[in-house]
Order: sequence, then structure tokens, then C-alpha cells
Amino acid sequence: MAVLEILEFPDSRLRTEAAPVTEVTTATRTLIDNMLETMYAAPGIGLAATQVNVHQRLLVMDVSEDKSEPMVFINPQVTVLDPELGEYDEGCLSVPGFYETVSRPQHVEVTALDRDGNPFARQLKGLAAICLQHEVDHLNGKLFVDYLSTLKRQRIRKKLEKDQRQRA
Ligand code: QAP
Ligand code: CO
Repeated sequence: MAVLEILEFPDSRLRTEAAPVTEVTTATRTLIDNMLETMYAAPGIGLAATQVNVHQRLLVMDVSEDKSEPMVFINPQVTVLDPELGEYDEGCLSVPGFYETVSRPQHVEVTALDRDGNPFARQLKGLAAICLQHEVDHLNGKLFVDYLSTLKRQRIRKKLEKDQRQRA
């Protein structure tokens, strides 16, 4: 297994729309394992393939307290079950150091393929529902900072660009 490099805002590659996975292969499962290792190492609760510069519709999450419940979603399709919005202070491994309040539906159903390529459906509530929508946004080239004011987003962009220049 391997820890992969995570793209950081405002990298334009994070704006790529990911393509559906056409076949779940051993290469897909290797990518999933590496994404889980990368997410746990960070540590984080969710990671989309887009963030590791792989533009396929695939994401991993683990919102459990003791990091014992890895979840994998390939070609996820989200249906909102209750449109009532809830607020959550979201972060993102691609936007390190920033947390801002975002409103999203709190109860969704997701259909997807599992790591063996078998279809499944699951209802998610609370943090799991929020995290799933955040990760599906990545697959569509969208970031949580897009929900913020232009002023806040620019402030975050300038700080991260400075951090990135100092590391280079
Ligand atoms: C997405 O984000 C998420 O800034 C997953 O310095 C987060 O795992 C969805 C992280 C919250 C809903 C609510 C962020 C780690 C991890 C940072 C993450 C950081 C180190 C973010
Ligand atoms: Co994110």
C-alpha cells in the first residue's frame, strides 16, 4: 500500500469532472486501498479519487469514532430523502487548515458499486450524509469553498498559494 499525493486548492486538476468506472478490477482495488491508507494517514474522514489526481468516480470514507468502518463508493448516485438542510463545519484534505460552515441535506440514499463491483444501496444520515455529498462534489470538480463568499474563498486561495510557494 502507499500514501498518495493530495492535490491542493486552487490546483485546476481539482476541477476535473471524473468519468464513471467501467469495470472494477484489481487495479481499482489497489487504488481503493491506497486511497484508504492516504485518508487514514492524513488523518481524514473522506477522500475522492479526484484529490489524488485520478479522475474516476470513486470515493472512500470512514466517519466512525475508532476508524474501523471503511466505506467505498464506486459510481455513486445520491438521492436526497429529506431536503431539510443542516449546517456543518466542513474541512477538506485539499484545503488544509480551513474549516467553514456549509449547509447540505442531512438524509440521503446512495446507490453505488462496492469494491467487488456489486451494486448496493444505503441510507446515510448526519456526518456520513454530509461527507458523502462533499466527496461526490469532488467527482464533479466542486469544492466546499465554492459554497463560501468570494471574499472568503479568495482569502483561503491566497493563503494556500503562499504555503505552496514556501514549500516549493
Ligand atoms: C470531508 O475532509 C469532510 O484542514 C473530509 O489540516 C470534512 O477528511 C466532510 C483534514 C468535514 C464533512 C465534514 C482537513 C485534515 C481532513 C484539514 C477531511 C487538515 C487536516 C479533512
Ligand atoms: Co474534500
